[in-house]
Amino acid sequence: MPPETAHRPSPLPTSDVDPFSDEVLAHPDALHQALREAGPVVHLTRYDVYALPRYPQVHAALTDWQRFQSGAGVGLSNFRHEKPWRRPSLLLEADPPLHDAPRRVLRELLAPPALRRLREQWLSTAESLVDEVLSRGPECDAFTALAQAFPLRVFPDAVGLGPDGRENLLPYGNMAFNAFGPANHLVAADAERGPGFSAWVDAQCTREALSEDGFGARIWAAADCGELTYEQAPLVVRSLLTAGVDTTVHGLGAVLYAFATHPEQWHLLRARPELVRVAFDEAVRWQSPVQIFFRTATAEVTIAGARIPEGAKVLMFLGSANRDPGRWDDPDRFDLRRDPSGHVGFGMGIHQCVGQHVARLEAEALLSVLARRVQRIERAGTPQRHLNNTMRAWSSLPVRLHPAG
Ligand code: PQP
Repeated sequence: MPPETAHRPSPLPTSDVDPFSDEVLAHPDALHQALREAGPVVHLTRYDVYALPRYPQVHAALTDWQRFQSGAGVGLSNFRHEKPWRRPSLLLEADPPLHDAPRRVLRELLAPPALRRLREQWLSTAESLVDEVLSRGPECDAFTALAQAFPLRVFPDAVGLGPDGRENLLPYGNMAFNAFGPANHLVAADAERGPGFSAWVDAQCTREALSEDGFGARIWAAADCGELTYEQAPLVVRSLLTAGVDTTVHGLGAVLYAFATHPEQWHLLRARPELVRVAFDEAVRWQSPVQIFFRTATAEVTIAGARIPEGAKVLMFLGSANRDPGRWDDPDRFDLRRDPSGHVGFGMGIHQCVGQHVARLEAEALLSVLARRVQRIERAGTPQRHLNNTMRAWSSLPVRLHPAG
């Protein structure tokens, strides 16, 4: 190759598609494929953002926090120019060194050894829930009756929330995840109710609002030890409340949908229940409940030959990377026999999901009970998507559960 062409940046593919349109949010696969085929970096002209649809570049951006910062927001909005809708998160929307102390506190709090005391309790809660659901007859909505109900039974108690107002949790999370996208009709839908959700959530973050034995109290105790400031403590509690419910609800929705549509995989799980954890990871890869996150370029960056200007927003398509045929064999298949590790459904690098052990424990509890008690999960109607700017979500998964034995 002559030297003058060797260094010439390749022309950047562009697209005027709206990845946040109702059609794409409901059925993102075709867009993901088209963007992966268009190139490793695609300029989305409608929002002036640089999209990464393939695995290697998504992985590279996630693991290069110096050049792809989170502190200017991990949604479309650029905090350098736009005022955030709420005080930025100390975890998600922060870079080192500010990010490190809150991260360390949550890492300890949510690490597997710290969760051990919850395991028995969450398994017995899963037993009771599955009992109740089966006692009402074979048909149920697996989304509302299981995927939504289970996290709501275990997580708010684990945080130490009081009994009142818990119905605000899901709508608040839904609003926060919409806020990572553009100000479309999904964001407008919460304009009236939003401030009420926010006020309730903020009020739950005070020390007085939290029980003495939950995650919340332990965040405040970390402030007593000097690991956080007293200013930071309520915002770290807010992170738990923002991140901890909708994500696991839609993660469980993804795995239940996967099994309802893949009866042979349910059969395999029942024969080999030790696969529950692989099953959840594979469902997170296959559905990617959190579909996207953004970064902001801190310098001009050349990635796969494409120039991204300093200050530009970079859209990482986690769901597309998780189905990149360059990385995964037969990526559209949900298959417990593959090794899904390395998927970016929980991110990668310094921001990789700090709550993933909580999510995995919830999934393990619910799935292991279901695998024992339910012989077959049969679809019993058309599943309904719930549209959200960030999450691949359900509102309804009608099924018939065939009890075992
Ligand atoms: C996917 C932190 C994490 C978790 C926050 C916050 C919000 C959302 C998430 C996204 N998140 N899994 O407010 O700190």
